This record gives sequence, structure tokens and C-alpha cells, in this order.
Amino acid sequence: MYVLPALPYDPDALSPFVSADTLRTHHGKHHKTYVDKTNDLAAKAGLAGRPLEEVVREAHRREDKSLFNNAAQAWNHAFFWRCMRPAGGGGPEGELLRAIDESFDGLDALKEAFVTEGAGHFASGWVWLVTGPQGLKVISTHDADDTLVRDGVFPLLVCDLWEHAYYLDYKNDRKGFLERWFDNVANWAFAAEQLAASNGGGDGFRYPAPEGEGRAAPDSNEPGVHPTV
Ligand code: MN3
Repeated sequence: MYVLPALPYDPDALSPFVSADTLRTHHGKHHKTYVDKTNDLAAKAGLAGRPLEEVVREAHRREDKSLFNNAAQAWNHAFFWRCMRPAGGGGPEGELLRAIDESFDGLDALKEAFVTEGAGHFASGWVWLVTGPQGLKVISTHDADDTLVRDGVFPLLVCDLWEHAYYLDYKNDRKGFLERWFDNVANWAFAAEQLAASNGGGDGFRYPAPEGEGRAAPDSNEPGVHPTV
């Protein structure tokens, strides 16, 4: 069984930039529903007990849209909660700051790229800061689509562009949401951990391992070796 990961902070900890009302509904209703459906559909697809990252990739390979959509959304939201922190924003430091300076000519230019991409993205999806062979980039993906199924892309930070992420607090002002999110909520310490992982310094974010019955028998993978994120 895939679990709904607990929020890494209290529901009111990101207020007023993301309200407790938004966060409770987003986590307790939207994210929970994706996790529940993933449990149901992964079992039917014979994939229960596999790491969620594998389920997302396998569903994509099989073109199993409903499993892909729910599993990818379960993963994306778990990643998204980590991309926010109370008293976030401010400035990245160290290697991440150097990488931002190199690829964007500074944090202000990154903010401009991130907000413009997110505000201009048509309908639902996600705006990401990613790293890859060409350095850092801002991209957006539609609906549940995520970076797990893209080669050469490693996610550092994401913001949810679905209306349920901001409508209670900002109505239709997605740009205003993204600007305040970037300045006050973005978790640069997490993005820096992801960047270090992409450079071989660790595993990077992984969804919590499935629990209880339904966990698959170990396969031929070497013990202790994690699939690449
Ligand atoms: Mn969402």
C-alpha cells in the first residue's frame, strides 16, 4: 500500500501565502484521492508493492493513462510538499546559487522565467526547475505529466499550477500566487539537496516505500541499489 506522506509542516505554517484551508484540502482530499486510486489501480495492474517511481514509469510505458495519472500525481504532490517551507524563499546558496547564476544570470531572472512559464501554462500542470546536461532550466508539464518519464531531466523544485493549488487564496491570479510562492515559500535547501543528488551526492527525493501486504517480493535488483530518479 502506498501511504499518503504527512505534510512536513503544520497546515497553517505557510499562511498567508498558502492558507491552511488550501493546504488541508489539497493534501487531505486531492493528494489522498490520487494515492487511494493508485493503490487500487496498481494492484489491478499487478504492480502493487513496486516503488512508486517504477509504477509511474511502467504505467507510462504501457500507456495505462489512469494509473499513470494517479501515480504521477501521487508522486508530484509528495515532491511538491517538500518544495515548500515556512519562512521559505530568500536566496539559494553555494552550488545551487552558482548553478542559477550560470544558467539564468541570477535569482531575479530565474524568478521571471519560473513565473512567466507557470502563469503562461495553459490549463492544469506543473512548473519545474530542473537540472540536466545543459544546466538548469524551467519547464512546465501538463496535467499529471512529470519528470520521471523524461530523460536527462532531474527535478529540483516544482509548483502546482492546478487551480486547486491557489484558487481559494488567489482566485484566478495564478501569476500573483507564483510570485508570492517563489519569494516566501520556495524551499531552496531542498532544491540544493536535489542538485547535490543529481551530481552524485545522494539518492534525491523518493516516494515512501509501500507498506504492508501487497509489497512485492524482491526482484533481481541488487540489494541497496536504488533505481535512478
Ligand atoms: Mn495539486
